Amino acid sequence: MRIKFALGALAVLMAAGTVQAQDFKPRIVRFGYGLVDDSNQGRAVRLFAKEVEKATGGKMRVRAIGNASLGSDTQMQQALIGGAQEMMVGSTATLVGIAPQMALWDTPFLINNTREADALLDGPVGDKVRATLEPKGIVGLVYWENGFRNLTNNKHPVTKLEDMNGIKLRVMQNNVFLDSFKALGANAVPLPFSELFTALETKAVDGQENPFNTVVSSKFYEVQKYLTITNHVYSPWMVSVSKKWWDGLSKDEQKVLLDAAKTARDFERKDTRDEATKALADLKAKGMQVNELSAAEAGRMRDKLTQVNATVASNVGLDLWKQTQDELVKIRAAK
Ligand code: KDG
Repeated sequence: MRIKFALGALAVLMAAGTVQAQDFKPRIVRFGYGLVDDSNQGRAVRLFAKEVEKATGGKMRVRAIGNASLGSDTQMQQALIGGAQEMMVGSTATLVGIAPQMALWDTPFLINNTREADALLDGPVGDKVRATLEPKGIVGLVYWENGFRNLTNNKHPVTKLEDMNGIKLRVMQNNVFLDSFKALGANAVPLPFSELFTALETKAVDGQENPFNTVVSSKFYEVQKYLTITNHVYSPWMVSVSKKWWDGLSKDEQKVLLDAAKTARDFERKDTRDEATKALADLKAKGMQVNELSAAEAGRMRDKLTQVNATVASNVGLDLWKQTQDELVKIRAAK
């Protein structure tokens, strides 16, 4: 009864213009990401923000905060777990320390194309891996696309396996990437993304590996001469929410965030793929010397990396590994 009276009184006050609607403080959502604002990652976060504000009539306001201004992927993950930050998007590879099954997505040559990627990530295997985050304090909403990773360096073109020897290669802070590039003969150096450009510029490292989109948006072409097309792994991003904050939201608010993340996912995947088709020509025009690894050399690379696959299988669990292989057979048969 008292609530009804209070609401009635509030309606009268608002009608009288005494209490303005905008006096209600909107929920602010700090959404951090590591790439520059003018990147596929930044454009998708801003679309997400628009979708949330539209769906809530401004009651939820998303602040898109790029350039790793809120910290590296691993620092933002800890901020989500502690409840000091509401949302982020970042590499699944940097989540392995929190949820070991995320290493599945680091498996070299696991996924052959974007059709397989979407079907696997948005299907039962992707859901199962995503769900392993929640007990650790992070709610994984959806996967966005980082893309197929390729190699850049400043020493020489990589046309055969032996050319990897001695290249000081920055990798993400993740054991599968470390093991993979050590197996290929490189001197693998784990670094946060936020330190990568400077490490390349100061020649602290000779090379790195990322999708074409990132080589363009982060201007790595300014400090890298050679680009070798390897497509050695398909890299997803995870859109994550602090569970501490998520649990305090209504079911309607949670649905708004999930729906907006899915809308932004579908936009981001198309935006990333469109940008990637243009990026290669763009990088050649900017002076990068581009070569594609031959099928034979890519085969030699795969053979070298089979041991890494065995390690991933035991780390993520043989049941999940087998389910993934079975799911890929189904996806490939359903052409
Ligand atoms: O915050 C940067 C992350 O989004 C990361 O995925 C970028 O692929 C990346 C890398 O190489 O660190």
